[in-house]
This record gives sequence, structure tokens and C-alpha cells, in this order.
Amino acid sequence: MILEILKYPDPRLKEVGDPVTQFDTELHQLLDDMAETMYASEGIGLAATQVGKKLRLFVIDLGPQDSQPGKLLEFINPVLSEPQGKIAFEEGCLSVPGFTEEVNRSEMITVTYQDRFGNSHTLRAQDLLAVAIQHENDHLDGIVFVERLSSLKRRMLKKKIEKAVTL
Ligand code: Y12
Ligand code: CO
Repeated sequence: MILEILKYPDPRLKEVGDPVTQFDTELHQLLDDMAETMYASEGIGLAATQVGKKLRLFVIDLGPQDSQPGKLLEFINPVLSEPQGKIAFEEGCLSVPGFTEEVNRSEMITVTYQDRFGNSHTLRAQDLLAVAIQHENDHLDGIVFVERLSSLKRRMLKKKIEKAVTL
């Protein structure tokens, strides 16, 4: 089922997700629906907060990479650590359609997370995957990339968004 994606500045995007405690069919359905919604919207990442679910989980599929086909990744109760390096990346978000801005992130991070069955994993991620994980993890803390911009860039982008909404 395709879910409705909340659009910035919907106040529900500011909610902090609760840890997932039940690894049941309801969770599996939500993960499947989120993946379907992400693919239908041509996105590469989607967090539960963006579909109005106050839970700590997100899905990512970066699409084909280095002649390998795209792979759906599911992260539940992620915890980020060991940030290394800096990267400035032009980010977009399905909750802020039509707008992109350069955001400063860590180039490399470690993420510890659970899969849909509750098993724990650790992944060292870099470049685009590291950026995607940081972007999606921010959503779980109620942070949209707009809030990561310098105050000048943020004010300019907010004005552009307000203008687009009232058109
Ligand atoms: C790097 C940076 C940010 C992320 C987070 C995930 N972001 C997205 O999935 C962005 C999707 C997106 C899709 C758009 O729609 C189409 O391309 C058809 C789009 O364009 C418009 O809305 C006009 C903008 C963003 C991961 C990795
Ligand atoms: Co986003």
C-alpha cells in the first residue's frame, strides 16, 4: 500500500520516533509499505516519521551502484557512532519535494541496527550510504535537512518553500 508522505513544514515531522519493540507482521507490513512508497516516489530513502509513524526505522535503496543492482536496506532502532571525515552533499528529501541544498555530513559512520526479525547488525558506511543513513536518522529525531543549513540558507529555502506552497 502506498502511504501518504508528510510535507515540510508539517509539525508531525518534528516528532521523535519511539524504539521498535515488536518485530511482528504489523512491522513487516509497515516496512513493505514504506519501500513501496519510496519506490513509487522515486526516492532513495524514507523514514517512518515521514509517513506519520512515530517509530525508529527507515528504508534505503540507493539504486544500481558500481554495476551492482539496487538493494533494499532496512534499519530498525539504528544507533550511529564513530563519525569520520567531512562531506558536503546536495541533499533532497521526499518531504521537501522540488528543493535540494548542500548539507555538511560525516563522510563515514558506523551504524548498529536491528533487522525486521530483531537480529542486530553493525555496518561501516561511507559516502552516499553514510549521507543517506545520517539524513534518515535525523528524521527519527524530528530533524529535516532544512534545519541543518546555515541560518541564511535556511531562511532563503524556507521563503522559497512558502512561496511554492502559496502558488
Ligand atoms: C543523499 C541525500 C539524501 C537522501 C535522503 C533520501 N532522499 C530522497 O529520497 C529524495 C528524493 C527526491 C525525489 C524527487 O522526485 C523525483 O526525482 C521524481 C525529487 O524531485 C522532486 O521532488 C521534483 C527530490 C527528491 C539520501 C542520500
Ligand atoms: Co528526508
